[in-house]
Amino acid sequence: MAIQWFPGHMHSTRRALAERLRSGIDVVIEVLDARLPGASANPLLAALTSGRPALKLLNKQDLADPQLTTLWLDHYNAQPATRAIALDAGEAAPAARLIAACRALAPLRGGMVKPLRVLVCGIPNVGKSTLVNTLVRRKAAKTGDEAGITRAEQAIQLASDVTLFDTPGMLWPRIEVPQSGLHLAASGAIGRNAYDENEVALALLARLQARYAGAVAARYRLPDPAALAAMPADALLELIARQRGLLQAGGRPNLQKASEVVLNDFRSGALGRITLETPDEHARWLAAGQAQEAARLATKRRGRGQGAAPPSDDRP
Ligand SMILES: Nc1nc2c(ncn2[C@@H]2O[C@H](COP(=O)(O)OP(=O)(O)OP(=O)(O)O)[C@@H](O)[C@H]2O)c(=O)[nH]1
Ligand SMILES: [Mg+2]
Repeated sequence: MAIQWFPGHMHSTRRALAERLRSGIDVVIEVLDARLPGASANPLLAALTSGRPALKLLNKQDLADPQLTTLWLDHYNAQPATRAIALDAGEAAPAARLIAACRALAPLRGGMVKPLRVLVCGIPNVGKSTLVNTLVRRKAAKTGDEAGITRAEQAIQLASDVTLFDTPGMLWPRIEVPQSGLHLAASGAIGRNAYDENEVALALLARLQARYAGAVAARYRLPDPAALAAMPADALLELIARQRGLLQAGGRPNLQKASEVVLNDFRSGALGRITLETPDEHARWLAAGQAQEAARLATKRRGRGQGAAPPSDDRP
């Protein structure tokens, strides 16, 4: 599936981020979605911020599977110069811990002469502005349950010697890992018009069948989780449509409506605490995606070598 979403304003976000980093940032907080930490890590941000003290924040942990969150924290904390924390952006006490972690990452900053400057960045809809609001204990930044709420950088004075920069969510031009594209779409990070809800719901169901068949059975009042896990995802979606009475004229199941129900239930937490990927799974998908991308580029180069018209480059 080719989920592509890099609207024009993301180019200006990238430029603005690069400029802000040049102006002096002491710590970069990358907000990740704890339900899809691998897919929600933006490679463009990694390139832009490399070499800076980094705090990976696994946000929305209240919606994620606690066991898998532990795996991801261990995975990130084992990486050099990286600290990882899981939290729920709406909770004040854990958010305050975050500032302590930032101060620890930049021990030479702070005080009126060298105020600490923290950049909060990440993909759309992951909870950056909610986190900033919790930290300042007021609604300083606009938030909302869709991608692209913050449109311009906003500087927020957290303490006399700490400035936070809330930034618009950014994706990257080519999502090379198809499974990551599906997870991003399922999470709500990608604008609704850029993907097919039925395709994304089927991919989500396949993940749920692999690890959370019991939760699916409970939510939709279906018997026998083992049988649910074994059936094709489209048969399961049809079952959910019938169980919910989502029928079209003639009694056919309304799969579009059922897809919306499943996606909304995942996003809101109604299906329970779910994480779509482990570090190992993500590493496997990433390696496969990179191999496929390398093959695509090799074909493109061969085409050029034979004098064919160069295909249009989709990178900015
Ligand atoms: N359950 C839960 N919901 C959260 C959490 N953090 C944020 N949200 C919700 O996620 C949605 C997006 O939050 P925002 O803070 O607007 O996200 P953002 O990253 O600033 O989004 P953009 O500005 O669009 O890039 C809102 O509906 C928030 O209420 C969290 O930790 N747990
Ligand atoms: Mg925002």
